[in-house]
Amino acid sequence: MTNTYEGKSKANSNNKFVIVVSKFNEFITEKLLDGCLQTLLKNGANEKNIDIVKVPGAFEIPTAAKNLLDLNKYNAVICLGCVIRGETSHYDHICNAISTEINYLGVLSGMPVIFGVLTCENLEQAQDRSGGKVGNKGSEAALAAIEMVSLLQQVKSKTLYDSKV
Ligand code: INI
Repeated sequence: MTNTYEGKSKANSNNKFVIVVSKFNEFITEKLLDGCLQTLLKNGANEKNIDIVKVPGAFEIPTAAKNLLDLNKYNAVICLGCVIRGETSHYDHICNAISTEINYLGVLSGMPVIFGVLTCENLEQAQDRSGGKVGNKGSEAALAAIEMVSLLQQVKSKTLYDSKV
């Protein structure tokens, strides 16, 4: 018989979340932060167990996330930001660097490090994804964090080990 493991969509109130949010394009990232916070709270997280860390731009997110992971205090790190293409290749450098680094942080730490950074061609795309017609990427990031925390708790638990021996 197979065993299937899937994270729950409700957080335990003792789960600890930290949101790293960049201030560049703040009129967008504040909406991502709001969507993320509301979704965490609506789904069982306790306000006292949510920290928010603000960094200047998206490029600074991975460094802050690394330091927060090293504290061994959080069940998940949620990264929020907004990069919008300009006239130069700056956009590509930022997007390539942070997507790779955020991915590595999660893989190497074994912790949920959630990628809630908008990478958009223009302002309209960013507005659409920060509470507009395509939803709110911050809210989606919160749901992914909750589900991964729950999944990893199951996967790491004795119950899983016992069921396989
Ligand atoms: N930072 C962003 O978060 N979004 C952007 O669109 C952006 N653009 O376009 O330049 C941006 N630049 C700043 C960057 O993230 C760093 O803060 C800066 O390079 C200092 O390291």
